[in-house]
Amino acid sequence: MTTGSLLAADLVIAVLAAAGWLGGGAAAAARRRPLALGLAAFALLATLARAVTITALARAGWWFAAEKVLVAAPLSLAAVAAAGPRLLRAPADIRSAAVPLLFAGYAVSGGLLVTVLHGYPASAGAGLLAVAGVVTATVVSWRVLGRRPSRTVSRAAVVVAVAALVTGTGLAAAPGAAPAVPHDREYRDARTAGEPTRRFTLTAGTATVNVSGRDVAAWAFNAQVPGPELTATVGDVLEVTLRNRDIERGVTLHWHGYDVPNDQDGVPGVTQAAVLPGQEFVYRFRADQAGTYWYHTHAVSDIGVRKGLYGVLVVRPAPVTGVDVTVPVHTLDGLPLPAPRTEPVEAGTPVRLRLINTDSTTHRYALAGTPFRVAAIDGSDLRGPTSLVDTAVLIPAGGRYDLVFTAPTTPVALFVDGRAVYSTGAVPATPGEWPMLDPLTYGVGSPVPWTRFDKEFTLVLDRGLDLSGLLPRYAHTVNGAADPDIPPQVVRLGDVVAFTIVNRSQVVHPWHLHGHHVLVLSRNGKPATGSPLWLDSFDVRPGEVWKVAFRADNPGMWANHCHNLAHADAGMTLHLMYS
Ligand SMILES: [Cu+2]
Repeated sequence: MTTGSLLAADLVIAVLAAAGWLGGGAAAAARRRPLALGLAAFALLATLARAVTITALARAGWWFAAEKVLVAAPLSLAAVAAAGPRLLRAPADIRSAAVPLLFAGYAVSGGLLVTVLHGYPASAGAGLLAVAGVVTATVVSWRVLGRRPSRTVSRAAVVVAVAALVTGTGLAAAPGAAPAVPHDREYRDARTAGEPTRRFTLTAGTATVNVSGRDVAAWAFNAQVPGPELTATVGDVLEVTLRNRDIERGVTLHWHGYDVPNDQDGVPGVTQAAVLPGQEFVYRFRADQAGTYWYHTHAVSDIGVRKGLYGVLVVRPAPVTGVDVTVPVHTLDGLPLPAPRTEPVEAGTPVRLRLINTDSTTHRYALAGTPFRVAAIDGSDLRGPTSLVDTAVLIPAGGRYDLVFTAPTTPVALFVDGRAVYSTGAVPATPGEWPMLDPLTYGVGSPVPWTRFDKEFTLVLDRGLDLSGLLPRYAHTVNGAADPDIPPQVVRLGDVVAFTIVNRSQVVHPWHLHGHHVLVLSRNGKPATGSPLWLDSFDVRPGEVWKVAFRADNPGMWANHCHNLAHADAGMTLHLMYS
């Protein structure tokens, strides 16, 4: 069983246990003896079963189990101790078992709420709040059911509640407020002397675009979705003028995967101000990394990218030989892009398909009709990629894979989530359940270039109640905090930095660090053995633990966030900062 399914199973069992105890308590109060005994017996089994799931999670990593061991387990034990003996004695007046059963229900629910609303790291405040809630609910039930709790119980309840209120404010407080993001910056002139300059102008505006015969209200660069494809040859200087015609909430250009100087990175409020209607901003940087990239707005990025403010950036090492096709995949107003296209390719021609996932969720790609190699991921060439056949690839949000093959005499087709998007002739049968490529074991390995790390950070991804803003929200959190309260990771120029990224939530988080490519060291403790993987976007699935590293060689203030942009907007954004 994977850690991800263990997390889900533990959650389901906890919900069943809580429901069983509460239902049993209610049935007992209503003198429904068989129902009460049945539900309580079921709840007892479920509560005991959590000993297995919590132990297994603790073995997978303390991050997955901390609050369960420290809060849910003691509360569950209290539940079993209070309700178990009553249950075994099966009293004739079942109503006398109502309060112990309800107490067990509150105790298990308390532990569950700490997991769902607070998560990692466990805190004394959260634990005490849960205990106070359990005690209060039990005392209230006692009174409602017509018995007076003893003085000792009432006093204990008051003491616990006060202690919880005093320490429980730790729930709301951020673990160390983040310093304000500096808006002033050092201007670095792009080294433009003498190099050929490729100039483009992108005008952002609302537009109606036609997708599969339907008119869609979009936000677009130069009235097209995707925006114009920007191409350059290594060594060129790219000069892109961004104008905003009428996007009220502002636009910027972020060069996804391109390690530009910090002031060209296009993150509003961090590296520049958003470009408002009527304004313009000129981006200039040297194209010194070959590969497949993309650009998109980083202002209200969740909405902006979804509505169409994105395009392709390809930097080639030399003029194109053979067929070189970009396939930027996107979902615009529920409609899949790009439209399918078919173009015959002469047998023997080298073909490169540049697959780009511009959505916020993972897509599955399958190339049918030919053996192929994955030549590059996220713009970096792989070492010793072997030939693959009938193998699918999963590309995370923001990620890019370059597939290469030599055109055979028979047709070839590329499918995205089962839909043909590109083909060289009559489409072969839709691929079935092909095995998935694991990039961590693909290609030829080489030793990690570092033996020690100057800085190590752990990011635990979760969900939790965020009370630090104007309105409470159920945020996507990092180490228990949400943007803007997540402390930045501070590094020095030249540091070798390691990140451990732990996903203890129920959803995939495609991680994206700006300004740097990270080398994948391991996943779930297993070292990567394939070609060195220098990524800028990688899926951390529920229950997974990724360790990655990079050299801090690009000074500035860099966004480090989930590229499911709705998650990023809902708190899952922090910053890497150079001291
Ligand atoms: Cu996410």
